[in-house]
Amino acid sequence: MANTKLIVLAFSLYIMLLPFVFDLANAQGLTSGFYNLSCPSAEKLVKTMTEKFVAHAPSFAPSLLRLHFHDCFVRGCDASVLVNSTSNNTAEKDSIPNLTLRGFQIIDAIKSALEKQCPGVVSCADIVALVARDAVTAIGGPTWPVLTGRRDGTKSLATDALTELPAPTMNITQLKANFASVGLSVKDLAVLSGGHTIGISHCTSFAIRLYNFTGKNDSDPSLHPNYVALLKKQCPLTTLLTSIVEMDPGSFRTFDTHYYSVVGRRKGMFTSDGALLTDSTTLAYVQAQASPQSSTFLTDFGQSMMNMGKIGVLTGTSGTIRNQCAIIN
Ligand code: HEM
Ligand SMILES: *[C@@H]1O[C@H](CO)[C@@H](O)[C@H](O)[C@H]1NC(C)=O
Ligand SMILES: *[C@@H]1O[C@H](CO)[C@@H](O)[C@H](O)[C@H]1NC(C)=O
Ligand SMILES: *[C@@H]1O[C@H](CO)[C@@H](O)[C@H](O)[C@H]1NC(C)=O
Ligand SMILES: *[C@@H]1O[C@H](CO)[C@@H](O)[C@H](O)[C@H]1NC(C)=O
Ligand SMILES: *[C@@H]1O[C@H](CO)[C@@H](O)[C@H](O)[C@H]1NC(C)=O
Ligand SMILES: *[C@@H]1O[C@H](CO)[C@@H](O)[C@H](O)[C@H]1NC(C)=O
Ligand SMILES: CC(=O)N[C@H]1CO[C@H](CO)[C@@H](O)[C@@H]1O
Repeated sequence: MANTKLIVLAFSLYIMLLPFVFDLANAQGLTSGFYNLSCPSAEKLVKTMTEKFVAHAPSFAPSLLRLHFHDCFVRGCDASVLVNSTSNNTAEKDSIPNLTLRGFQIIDAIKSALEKQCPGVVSCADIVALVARDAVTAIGGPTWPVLTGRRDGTKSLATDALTELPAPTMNITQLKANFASVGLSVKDLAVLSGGHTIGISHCTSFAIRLYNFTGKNDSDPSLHPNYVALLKKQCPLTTLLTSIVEMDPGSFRTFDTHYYSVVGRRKGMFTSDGALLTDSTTLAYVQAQASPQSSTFLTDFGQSMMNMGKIGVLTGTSGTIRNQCAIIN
């Protein structure tokens, strides 16, 4: 009896640790300039096309950054986020957190240009990683080296997105556990949350904080009352489902440290943003970004993006190179 329990326990541990062991083995496979010989113009082409798209429609820059985040947190950075559902599979794209992802057509256009130059060589997962960096740089944000050599996954399941992505309602304990589960640190959590220095949110993503927070027609007491009032004005109940608001109000197009001063004043949009004030490490990070002298955000962001870009990557002979990012070969 005891033996059976032990075996069950050992087996569960094995299953739990398996993805982790797998990640560590594969993360080593990324290199700088993976396409130097096989597709020398790849990185330049991605950069030029991204710059063109972003110049034409700057609001896509945040969306392209977020696409890489959603890709990496679900099954690793394997482009599973780009796959279309089929008659027998509901893909990540069609799960609740996806609803607001944008920019797929930009990735698809870049992939098809690359296929013309070097058929079957450049992975969709690398394109997503390069585009996220190039889009941030194109709007005046920082730059960082993107290692390449990722390969594309062969699975995309809507249910994975629900269980693996952090939710905006999460508290600090849940966020730290979520980041730890993909090998990211508490510092990475504080730094990458700064991605919310650009972009927009749908009111539905935080409406719970404004209305009926505890079911008593109340709002979240941890949110600054002035900000509650402003957000209620921007998110009236009559148009709750369709309204959108700027994140990092007043600075949502600029990649800067403004997010941290907003969060420091209890005006973080999501519970997850405000949660950074409830842990000593993340609080210290938020406070340090408030002054230009002690701010390290712009360089930290590149380092944490490199950490994120290694999550669960497939390299070598694992995975495939898709012909079209939306379709598993
Ligand atoms: C810490 C956990 C995180 C949570 C809970 C979270 C949650 C969200 C939510 C709910 C939205 C709004 C979606 C909408 O309603 O339209 C959003 C937007 C966004 N997130 Fe996050 N996020 C997190 C981390 C990140 C990270 C790590 C990045 C990138 C480094 C990121 C980048 C963005 C960007 C750029 C947008 C704006 C998208 C746009 O304008 O299209 N987020 N996030
Ligand atoms: C590709 O070229 C760059 C620049 O010369 C170099 O730093 C990098 O190591 C090269 N990578 C490979 C895999 O050849
Ligand atoms: C799912 O459908 C595709 C065609 O859309 C087919 O090629 C594939 O074999 C099917 N997979 C399963 C598991 O039924
Ligand atoms: C965070 O949320 C979980 C699940 O609701 C709860 O068990 C835990 O006590 C919360 N932790 C904090 C620090 O609020
Ligand atoms: C708040 O909750 C109460 C009780 O569940 C419900 O009757 C009311 O319609 C809710 N108000 C809003 C604005 O959702
Ligand atoms: C709920 O609060 C709003 C103001 O935010 C008020 O207009 C409304 O009458 C309140 N409803 C109830 C049932 O208390
Ligand atoms: C994937 O789905 C999108 C949205 O439904 C569609 O526009 C696109 O053409 C599809 N891609 C492929 C390769 O079928
Ligand atoms: C961008 C995208 O693919 N959005 C899809 C998210 O999922 C819903 C269904 O839950 C689809 O209707 C959207 O098209």
